[in-house]
Amino acid sequence: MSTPFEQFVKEMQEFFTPDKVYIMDGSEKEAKQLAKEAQETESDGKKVLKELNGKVYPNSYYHRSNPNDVARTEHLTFVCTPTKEQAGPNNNWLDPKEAKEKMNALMKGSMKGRTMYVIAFVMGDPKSKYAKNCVEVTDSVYVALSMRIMSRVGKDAIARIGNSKDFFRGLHSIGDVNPDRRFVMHFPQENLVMSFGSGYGGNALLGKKCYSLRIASYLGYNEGWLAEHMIVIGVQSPDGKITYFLAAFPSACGKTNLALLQPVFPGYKVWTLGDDIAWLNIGEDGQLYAINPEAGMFGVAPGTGDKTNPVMIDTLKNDKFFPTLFTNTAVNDADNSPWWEGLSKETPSDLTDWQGQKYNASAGKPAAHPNSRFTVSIYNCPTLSPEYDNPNGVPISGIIFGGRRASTIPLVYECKDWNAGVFTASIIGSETTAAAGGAQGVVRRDPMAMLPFCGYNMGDYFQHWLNMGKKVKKLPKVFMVNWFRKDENGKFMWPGFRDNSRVIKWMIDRIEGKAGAKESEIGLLPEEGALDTTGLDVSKETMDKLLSVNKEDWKKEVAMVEEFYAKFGDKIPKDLRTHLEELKQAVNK
Ligand code: SAT
Ligand code: MN
Repeated sequence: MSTPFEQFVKEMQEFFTPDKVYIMDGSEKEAKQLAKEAQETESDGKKVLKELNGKVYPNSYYHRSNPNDVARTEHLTFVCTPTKEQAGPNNNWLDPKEAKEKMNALMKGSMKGRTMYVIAFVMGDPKSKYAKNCVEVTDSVYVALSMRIMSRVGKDAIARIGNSKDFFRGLHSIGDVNPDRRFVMHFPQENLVMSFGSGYGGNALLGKKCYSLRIASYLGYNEGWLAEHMIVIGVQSPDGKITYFLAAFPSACGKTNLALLQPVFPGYKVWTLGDDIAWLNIGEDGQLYAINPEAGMFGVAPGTGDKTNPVMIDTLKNDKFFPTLFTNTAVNDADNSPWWEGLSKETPSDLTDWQGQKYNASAGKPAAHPNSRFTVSIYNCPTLSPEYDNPNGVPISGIIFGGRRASTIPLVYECKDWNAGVFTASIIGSETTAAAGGAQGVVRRDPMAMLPFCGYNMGDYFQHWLNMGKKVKKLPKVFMVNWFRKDENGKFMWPGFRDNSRVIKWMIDRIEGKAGAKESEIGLLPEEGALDTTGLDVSKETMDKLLSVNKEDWKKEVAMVEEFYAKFGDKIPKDLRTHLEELKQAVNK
């Protein structure tokens, strides 16, 4: 008798008709073999991987994707629930039967002439009761290697699946990388994703946004937990105490930098647990606990340098885990190492750009794609928390929400209570970035930074957040931040990066009941002098502006939120409507 896993592999082989089937064991030896294979394999008109200079960045390989395939494609991403209402206005919807027919037509036989890689993986530590079993099949060796970095792949996963039928199924085929024949289809009720025509990040590494957010958020809704687009950090203060935080920002708004932060104050230290996704469960003691289901980081390269994120540079230079991948960065031809804007002050004279052309700086275009990425094991991170592998996760004391906003949103404020926090998170707006295809810099609502990742109706999701608040015993404090506020001349007023630790310090002091706050129309702002600005080169006037509430701006904000809420009709929980009404009154007073 074959196991459900073996049956699935057989079915997939019959469906995709690859020339070869390879089941990954997850070993380093295998990864080295696959990296070798990838350097010999042609896909989309070029070799899949190129070896980079291992002396500069150990175990590093370079991948260039098709220029039409450099980010998630939200307009080609669908949630296929039995009814359109279940998917909600936050998702593109297709009837599951219709979606399958469409995908079957594209995918049947699409691995002919290729190898089908079978990736059994666990999201979360295999010892954790919160971890989930998954299998992805793919014809991309780049995806296979990336998944080895991003999750726990191989023998242990196959053993954990055992005789169970209960595992996520991810079907991925790169096809001809044609945006007209590209779709990412989610079937939450069947624990299934079908993805065709893209080899990039969140479209292709199905354990990431597809499973660990869209499908998992739906599981969490049914099972009483939350799958969130959040980093997890522990912040140690001089007395040795560690306070655990979650932070949610839209893609490419600095989550990875915050996850690896070096605080400016002596005696403070950030312990890294996760840089993108957190699963939140209520522990036996009634507190909210977080695990990071991932095992690696798929971070934005541009802007990462010794000044902005030295810990990440150390992570990339660590030789612990094989391999580290660089995708769509530039290459410095002088020493065959990856390069991107912000890595060094000077642009090297001899660069090949992300499209494989000799770089000409005078053309005014960046050498690395703005959404170019590194893929690196979290075990390479020197600030990895000793609690990272704790199967129970870590107890959360604070949740930080944020967005990228030139105006309106103060540097930081605290929400009065859990429900006010849920309301505040539900109205987050953020300027769009290069992490998704489409226009950049446009403000759109991005509740909980989950708009592109919530696998069901966001009205139901908001209610689920409110319900969780009733069940958690010691509720975390909820904060809202904005590192990106600009002055009249369009200049950032806050230095960001390491100085963000000043804001975190205020939060810790609030959690401990040690720092003051003053009421405002939108929540609690730091009291005069409560935010430690020692040694900071920002004038008092600018600080005041950073922490100000402009009622005229907020009137416009309220109008935008009303428009957004209207899309969800009566799915918006009553409590959130009341909060919006109160906010409207306060800013119109
Ligand atoms: O491409 S990913 O979805 O994995 C990265 C991101 O947008 O956060
Ligand atoms: Mn992300």
